[in-house]
Amino acid sequence: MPAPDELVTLYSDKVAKAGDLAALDAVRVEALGKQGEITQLLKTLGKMDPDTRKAEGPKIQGARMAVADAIEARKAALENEALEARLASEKLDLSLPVDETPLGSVHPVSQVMDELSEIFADMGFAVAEGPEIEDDWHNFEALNIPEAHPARAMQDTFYLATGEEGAPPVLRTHTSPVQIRTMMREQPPIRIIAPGRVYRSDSDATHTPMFHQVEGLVIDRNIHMGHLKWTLETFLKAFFERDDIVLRLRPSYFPFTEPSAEVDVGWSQVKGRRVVGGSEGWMEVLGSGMVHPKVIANCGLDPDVWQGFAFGCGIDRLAMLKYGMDDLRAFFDGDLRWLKHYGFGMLDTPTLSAGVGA
Ligand code: 2NM
Repeated sequence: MPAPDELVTLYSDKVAKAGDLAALDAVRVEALGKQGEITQLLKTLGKMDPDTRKAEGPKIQGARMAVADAIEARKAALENEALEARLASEKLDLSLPVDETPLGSVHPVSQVMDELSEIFADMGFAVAEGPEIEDDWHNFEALNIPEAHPARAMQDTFYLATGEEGAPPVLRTHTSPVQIRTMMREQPPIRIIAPGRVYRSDSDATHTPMFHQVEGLVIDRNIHMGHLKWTLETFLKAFFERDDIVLRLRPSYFPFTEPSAEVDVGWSQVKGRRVVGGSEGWMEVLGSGMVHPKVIANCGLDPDVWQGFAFGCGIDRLAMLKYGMDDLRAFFDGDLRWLKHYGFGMLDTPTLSAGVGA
């Protein structure tokens, strides 16, 4: 049997030479495992006479502890080395330039639709949607638009070819058919806005064959034009974020409302630009009126019980007035420079400084 101090020298050397954790563990087994050399030496203590044991015991225990300590120290060093190596190989160079991911933006029409939904939600209106391909009845007939009405003329409406008999389907010319469908489906009270795409065969600086409209409808008992005026005034004040919004209702005509009113809003001059608010002049922004009793009856409701008002306006035009674009056609060109300039961040989508009644 080798002496304890010889074993300490031997294993200290082996420990120092162990290049990784597996090699170190093999050394541990060789020295301190069940059959390990130092373990075997410890077992000899039992067979010694008391005096020898008293002399040899501390030496053997000392050797065991010295080797165990050396293994622990080497283990910590090897683990630290492995960690350092990993840290070095996995290091991120945060100063490297990154490929720029092009970010999209929210189109002003979407932004305005979100703003409208938010404003009217505060007044108890739901958002309603419907198909963009409509039948003649929902787009015209139910709305009291007679066969000979100019809105039906070939130059205004896009008709779809079916090869079948009867009135062909159309691309909706307004979102009013959404109101018709809602009245047919639901019992009053009804409070909805219907934003969406509409189509008319028209194209110049201020008209595109596809544009966006929002229409509103309220049906209940005892609804009158006072409710209409308050609703539009409250909406325009919230939308343009100004308190000095002045409305002027001018008598007009629509087949689906009686009486009908064109709504003008006062404008004023700011840095050479006309902005909504004040009263230096008037501009037309909305059409409106009390829903014609024939329209209410066409939807299966009793016009002696239910009355209501409706209104409509162009979303694109609202966007131009609020955000200052001057060419409608650029809205639909898909030019990234325009979208970057006029678009909105997607996290600040409805961005009104104050809600209705705030
Ligand atoms: C407008 C102007 C006036 C309108 C009427 C209806 C319906 F379906 F209830 F009869 N929806 N929208 C309406 C009324 C639309 O847009 C200029």
